[in-house]
Amino acid sequence: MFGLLKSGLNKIRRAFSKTRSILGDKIRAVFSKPLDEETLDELEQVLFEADLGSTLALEFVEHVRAYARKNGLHSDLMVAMKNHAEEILHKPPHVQGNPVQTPPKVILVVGVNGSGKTTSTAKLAKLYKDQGKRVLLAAGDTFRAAAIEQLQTWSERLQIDCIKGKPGGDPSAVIFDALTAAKARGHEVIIADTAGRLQSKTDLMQELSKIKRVIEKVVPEGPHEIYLVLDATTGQNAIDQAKTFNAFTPLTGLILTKLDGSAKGGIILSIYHLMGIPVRYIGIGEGVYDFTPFDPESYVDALFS
Ligand SMILES: Nc1nc2c(ncn2[C@@H]2O[C@H](COP(=O)(O)OP(=O)(O)O)[C@@H](O)[C@H]2O)c(=O)[nH]1
Ligand SMILES: [Mg+2]
Repeated sequence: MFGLLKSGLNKIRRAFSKTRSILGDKIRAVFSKPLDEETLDELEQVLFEADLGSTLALEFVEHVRAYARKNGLHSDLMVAMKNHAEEILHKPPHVQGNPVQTPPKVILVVGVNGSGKTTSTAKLAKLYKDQGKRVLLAAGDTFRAAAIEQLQTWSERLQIDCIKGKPGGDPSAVIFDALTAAKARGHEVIIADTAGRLQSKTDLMQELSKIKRVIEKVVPEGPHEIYLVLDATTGQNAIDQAKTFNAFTPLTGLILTKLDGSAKGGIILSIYHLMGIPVRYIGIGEGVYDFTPFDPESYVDALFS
């Protein structure tokens, strides 16, 4: 148990190692100079580049300024950074998933093309399977035949059932079939992949609202979770994505992928600060085990230690 926990923490540490080394080193370099307006400007720039966004970057600067005033110019200013990050992440989320009254639990996975939806759907299914749950995948990306095959391949590899429809078919129908099948066969968790959509395409966004309505017809309290998959390397554009998706299908959480290739882990703080939507899982590679629940404490530690 302890070993598992430890390996989870190590994973997060590794996931953020790029952000940590770049951001941490840069901040340390700034703090090694005498603290004055120029160094504070530099700090703001460093934070902005790590994708904290301008508002939040400034907020951190003000926090550091106040901390130095109170504790002295030579106090450990990294502590000030850490404290403020914790303060942000400790605020209760603005959204949460619906509790499951009667299984199945329905999880809808949404996002733009290439963000990592299908991969994350499979990885999440594997996490639930490893917890002993009976999981069913729904191949709701009917847009491309390749997308259906991709999920099918994962389902065979992971030995998790998958419901699929015809390429070009109605995704709501596939998800409807999956829900009916799950009820009949006693699956406890359904995870539905969906087609990638640009947040600017209103008709595709409306299709998501339709999927949600269809789910509600079969499982009234569903979908219990709607996760938006965000590619960590897209930077501040992730915020636009979160805002638009949230307008069409109220999100309950985020999955942040490709942190293994990104120095931009600051986006987590930025989105939480702006929207109160928590990151639930992080993707740190292409393999099925390169996926872990997000833990704010380890994240802050990784970033500012
Ligand atoms: N390095 C890395 N690659 C990832 C991660 N998640 C997904 N990918 C890759 O990103 C590409 C797109 O993923 P896919 O799941 O097909 O995206 P979708 O279009 O949103 O369904 C694939 O090559 C995945 O292997 C991750 O956490 N890290
Ligand atoms: Mg896909």
